Amino acid sequence: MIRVIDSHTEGEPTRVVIAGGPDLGSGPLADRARRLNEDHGDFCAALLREPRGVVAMVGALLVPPAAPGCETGVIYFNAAGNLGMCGHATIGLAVTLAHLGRITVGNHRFETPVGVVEADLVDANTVTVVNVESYRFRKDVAVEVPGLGTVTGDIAWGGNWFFLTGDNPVPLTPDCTAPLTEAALAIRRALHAAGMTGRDGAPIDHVEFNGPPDGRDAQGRNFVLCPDDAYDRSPCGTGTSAKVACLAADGKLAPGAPWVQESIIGSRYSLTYRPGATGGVIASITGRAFVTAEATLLRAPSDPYRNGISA
Ligand code: PYC
Repeated sequence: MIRVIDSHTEGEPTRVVIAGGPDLGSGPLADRARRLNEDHGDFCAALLREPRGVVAMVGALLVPPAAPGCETGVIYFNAAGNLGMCGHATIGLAVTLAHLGRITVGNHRFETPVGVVEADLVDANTVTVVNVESYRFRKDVAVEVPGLGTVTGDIAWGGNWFFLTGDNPVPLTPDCTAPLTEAALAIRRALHAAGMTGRDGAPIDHVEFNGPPDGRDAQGRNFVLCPDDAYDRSPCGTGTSAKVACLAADGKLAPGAPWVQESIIGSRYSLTYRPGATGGVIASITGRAFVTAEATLLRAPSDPYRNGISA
């Protein structure tokens, strides 16, 4: 029996496992995350794939922290494997822990496999996440994409690896999610084929189209394709951190200046940043999450889809 609390953050779903998850032992969180990925793929797929889940969903497995002063350790995963960090799921996690009465309004630290992040619970639904240091790795990288031609963008880290481009094949509107998904998949394939990576050969698994906002009080709008091939309904916390790192590197956004990012469905995050210790930025991301379900998931041994539908 697996007990979960579901929420959505600006439209993007999160499933927090509060009981019945695998025992990953002890040690550094990155090692435990690797164990989750290598040894418990069926568990992750059962949680996030149909018929129990939906591929856009991100799972959050709570584990004892290794770093001092943390409320919990957390390993984020999607239907394609682990995520380093996840902005929307961190907002969802804080709101979920508040819903369970485990935290109250104020500042909390969560340990992720890529570092400790802070979650400031402002009220029952509003959270400001202080992310790990984000930075631009490569500027103006050109890649030849079958069907699209030359696409130019930046490679940046925001807790996950992103290719960010303004070469949008169609407008960033909700009716264009299908062609945007196709184009982002083609770009990701082309990056991989050309051997373009993040630092230390890390695969670039998120593709982010950026364009002008719809609303007058926002500064940008995006469409982010995640490693599970689903698009982020929220403005993507790690993706917007990567965007802010690029803006800061170009001198287009000053420390402390506000940046309001719209998602493809029009939901929003508000961000600011301060300079990081190693030349990047520490982004603070504010958004809202709402609990949508408290559930017990059942996986009968005779159920042919106990591990989800993988096709
Ligand atoms: O909010 O950082 C994020 C995120 C990553 C993948 C889905 N959401």
